[in-house]
Amino acid sequence: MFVHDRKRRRLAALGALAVGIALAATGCSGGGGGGTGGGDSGGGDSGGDLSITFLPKNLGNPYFDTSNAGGEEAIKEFGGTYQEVGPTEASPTSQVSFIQTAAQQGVSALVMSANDPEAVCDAIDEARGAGVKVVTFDADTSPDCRDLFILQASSEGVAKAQVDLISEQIGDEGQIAILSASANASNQNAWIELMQEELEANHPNIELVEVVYGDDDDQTSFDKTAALLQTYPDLKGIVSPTTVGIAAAARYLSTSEYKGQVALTGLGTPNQMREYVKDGTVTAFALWNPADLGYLAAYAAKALVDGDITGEEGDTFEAGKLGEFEVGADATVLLGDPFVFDADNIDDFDF
Ligand code: RAM
Repeated sequence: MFVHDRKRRRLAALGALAVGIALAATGCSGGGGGGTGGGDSGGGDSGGDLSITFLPKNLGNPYFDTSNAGGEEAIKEFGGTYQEVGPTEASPTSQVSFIQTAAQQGVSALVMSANDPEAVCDAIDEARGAGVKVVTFDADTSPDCRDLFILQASSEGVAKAQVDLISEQIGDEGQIAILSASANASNQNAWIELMQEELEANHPNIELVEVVYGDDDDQTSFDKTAALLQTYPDLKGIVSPTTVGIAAAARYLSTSEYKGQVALTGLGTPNQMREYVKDGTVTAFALWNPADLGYLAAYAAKALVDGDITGEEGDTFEAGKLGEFEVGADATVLLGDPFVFDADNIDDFDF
């Protein structure tokens, strides 16, 4: 029943972004500020001593700068301590030491986007054993390893939005390739699987020739784009379900002979993609509001720490300006729907 309300709220929130989000400086505040709350990190009312650490897939990715700024905004609202730590590389085990440190510091909660659904689970087990609530957002671990997952948009919706976009852009036929993030990322892998199903079911004339991985690294993604175009001279389009990948691919295409010839879509941030929409490299792409995602994850972490929710299906909690949310199956909370950006609306957004 409040699903529709939430949809409306989400679009309103996306619109509100037009006013502009102040992007937090990505300062990696390794220790210092965060390590409070040792004594009562085992749960119960946080009593104003709530410390929440955000751990992105990697630092230096504008998507996570925005999502984590949303988390920081929420934490300021409810009066806790925010810190962000993270690896420079989005590799399967690069987050382990940060999880261990958060556990040693006795933070109240850890909010993370996982590079690998399994490789971080031992460290998360230890952190949870030490009383840290663990919320995944954006990219999940296996469900039994964390307390709660905040899902940005239904995976089916994200996959279909991208298939619809590429099929429109190439006239529903011809070869396409996917430029993904890291090979173990659970979010990209779920979308790719569903995109393949959607292509097979409804787009028989589109041939997916290859999935390549840019590891959410700008240069690697740029090089993989060049290699794809060389390997497949008949390539009609590229789908990049990662903000790092699509921006790097757009940069490559924009100065190449393929500009306007090979379509590019996927998931991007408006600020990274604006120039490529304006110069005709890209027609349209999708995303959700990463700031809302981080904001919701922070409120969910607080609700867990305060004992307001346990992650049980049907649990509800308040998430500040976003309103009330309900925990669904597999201890998952859904933010909303994906949103398509194009030349007509891109200037309404600033993130
Ligand atoms: C990149 C990351 C992130 C993903 C977005 C779309 O920033 O891979 O996990 O959700 O793209």
